[in-house]
Amino acid sequence: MGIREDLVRIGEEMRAQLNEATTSQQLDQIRVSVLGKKGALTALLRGMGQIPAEERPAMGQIINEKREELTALLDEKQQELKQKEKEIRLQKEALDITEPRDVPEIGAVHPNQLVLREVLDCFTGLGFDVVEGPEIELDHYNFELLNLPKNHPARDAQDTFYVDDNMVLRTHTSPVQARTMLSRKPPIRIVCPGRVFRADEIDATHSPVFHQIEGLVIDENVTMGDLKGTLDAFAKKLYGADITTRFRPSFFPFTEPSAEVDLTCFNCRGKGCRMCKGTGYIEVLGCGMVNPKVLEMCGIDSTKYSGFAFGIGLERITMLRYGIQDMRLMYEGDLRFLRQFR
Ligand code: 2U9
Repeated sequence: MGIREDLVRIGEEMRAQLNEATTSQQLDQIRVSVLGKKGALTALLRGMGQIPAEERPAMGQIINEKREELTALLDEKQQELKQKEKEIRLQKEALDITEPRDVPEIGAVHPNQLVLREVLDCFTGLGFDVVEGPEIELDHYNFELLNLPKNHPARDAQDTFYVDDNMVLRTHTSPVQARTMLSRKPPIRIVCPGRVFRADEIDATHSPVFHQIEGLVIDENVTMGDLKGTLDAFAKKLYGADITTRFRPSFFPFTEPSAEVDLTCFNCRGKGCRMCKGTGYIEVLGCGMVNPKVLEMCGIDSTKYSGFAFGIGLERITMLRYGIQDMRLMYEGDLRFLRQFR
């Protein structure tokens, strides 16, 4: 067989292989098998020694022409494959920015927080400052300054989480008011919201962690009438103009006199219903005139100044407000519960 026929055959075989090739890797293999050191065309060039010397230049030229032709073919195919591979890659990487994505679970503002905002809005509207303090508190601020001396039953380890001999998880936000009296001069008008801790049982109406909002006003000539007026304004702002307050005598070590406060039942507006057990009233908070002993311990001259204080359990009013039957629902973080308050 002559070299010319070999060249035609090599060319045809390569074309056939090129037609089948789909990747640049396959293309490289073809290039090596034809044009590489051990390739078919290179072998032909090597075999030139066997042909007569006068034919060699002509043959060499033919082979080189073939080499150029095949190289051009390979290059062309390579361009084509590169373009195709690019198209496939772009298709794979294509992003449909209009496609709906997976939506992460989104919660809602906690009902306690919703009610807290309303309560704080009400008191800031009356000129109160909002003050916060530490959750781990010195025994001295949590008990001593509030007229709960060393042997007081409220200090019992059964009611209080002790951190050590001197420190407790605060059992009320009252120490925030005590700290404020020690650091500010009257007039003082503050509300103190926050988490408090009691070694309590856990059931539908009790939790070892809950929230209080306590208020304190200290000035000259502050009376029980100011207290009643302030709480009336609070009740009307929160539940409507027809709501009033009713004071019942009570006792707290830090206030004297003390009262428990009922509001007109906002469910039946005072007529009597299941919610207020037919009384027309709902117990909502405690209050009183700050005990002069407490004023003195907190550095305030009780002959010049007087004050009132009140305490609201946040969870209780949130439950009443939204008809939540079980306090535990408020701490479980169940999205089905929370979403109802969006
Ligand atoms: C200072 C002086 C007096 C805060 C007060 C109450 C009455 C009260 C309860 C409400 C519901 C606790 O969470 S609850 O169970 N609180 O009844 N709290 S007077 O009196 C103070 C506070 C600080 C320096």
